[in-house]
Amino acid sequence: PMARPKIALIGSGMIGGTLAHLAALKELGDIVLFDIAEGMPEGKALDIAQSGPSEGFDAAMSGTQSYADIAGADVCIVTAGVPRKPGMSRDDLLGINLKVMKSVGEGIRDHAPNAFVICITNPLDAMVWALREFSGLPHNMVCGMAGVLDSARFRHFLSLEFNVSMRDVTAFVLGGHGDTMVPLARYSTVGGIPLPDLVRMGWTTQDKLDAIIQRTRDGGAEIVGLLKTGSAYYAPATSAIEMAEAYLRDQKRVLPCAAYVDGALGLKGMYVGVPTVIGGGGVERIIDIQMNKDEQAMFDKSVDAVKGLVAACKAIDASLT
Ligand code: A3D
Repeated sequence: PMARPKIALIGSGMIGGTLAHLAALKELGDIVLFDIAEGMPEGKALDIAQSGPSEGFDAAMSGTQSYADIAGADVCIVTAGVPRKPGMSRDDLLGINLKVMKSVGEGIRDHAPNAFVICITNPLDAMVWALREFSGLPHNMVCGMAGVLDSARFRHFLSLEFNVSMRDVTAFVLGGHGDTMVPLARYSTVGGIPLPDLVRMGWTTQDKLDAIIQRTRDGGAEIVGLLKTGSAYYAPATSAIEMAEAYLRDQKRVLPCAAYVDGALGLKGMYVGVPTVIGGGGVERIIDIQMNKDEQAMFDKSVDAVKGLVAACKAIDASLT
């Protein structure tokens, strides 16, 4: 008989639980919720399974503290670790989450080496790099979710400014998932019209656009400040599910993600946010765009910030090459 795809969620907290719910609603496959917390993933699995009769989905759902139960997973989505509290930057999470990536990476290496792995744990670009190192999986099968979310935030704010549907707004965000991320106005459009043209057409002003770009950069912190007990989880989960679906259904989606770039965009072997094509081969392609001088300067700054975090990881864990 044909088996359903198997989706392992490593970390079953706020994002992990939302991932499980969305994956079930979309019938992406059978779902295993993993967490070190005892009972919690089992409880969420039961709760979501019991929404099945009303929603009418078929998906097996289980919770576990044992990596053996992720065996053969087609997709692993990693949220294990700790999130931000108000006043913290993503980078403050590095030390504690690096240790978590070690155990998660080894668990995936030993039990799900053929999976497509999507990391969400922050600081994103450094953690996806570390997860790849610890798991030893091929680079094209390990990536990080950030660009889909950052561009969704940009699209949301732009749709409010222009009073048009979010569906007709495209946005382009490059670089690391941090304060240095690079929303590119020139490649962001409303119905195909680039933002600089819309400024010239009087739809908005450069000042307002600059404020929207800054709000996008601070989009995560805005929500942390409001929630006070943790960080965003609905949109982050949706964004990762979009990437998982692109892989499982071989959609060849053009999505920004933290991918391993070796050659394109002038980069030599590092993880950072770039436009990619995601399909059945994992990250199948890095889109090698041409930046202008200002864009390149912003991108370089972001790349340097990511390199600094990776160097910090190496300083903490000597086993990292
Ligand atoms: P939270 O609800 O705390 O869930 C994290 C879960 O990880 C908890 O249930 C922990 O028990 C579990 N955990 C801790 N250590 C381990 C371990 N060693 N093995 C397995 N599980 C473990 O957090 P969350 O779901 O809100 O956020 C998860 C992560 O995503 C955080 O690092 C956030 O900073 C990050 N995040 C990233 C984005 C991006 O766009 C990249 C957005 C929002 C949050």
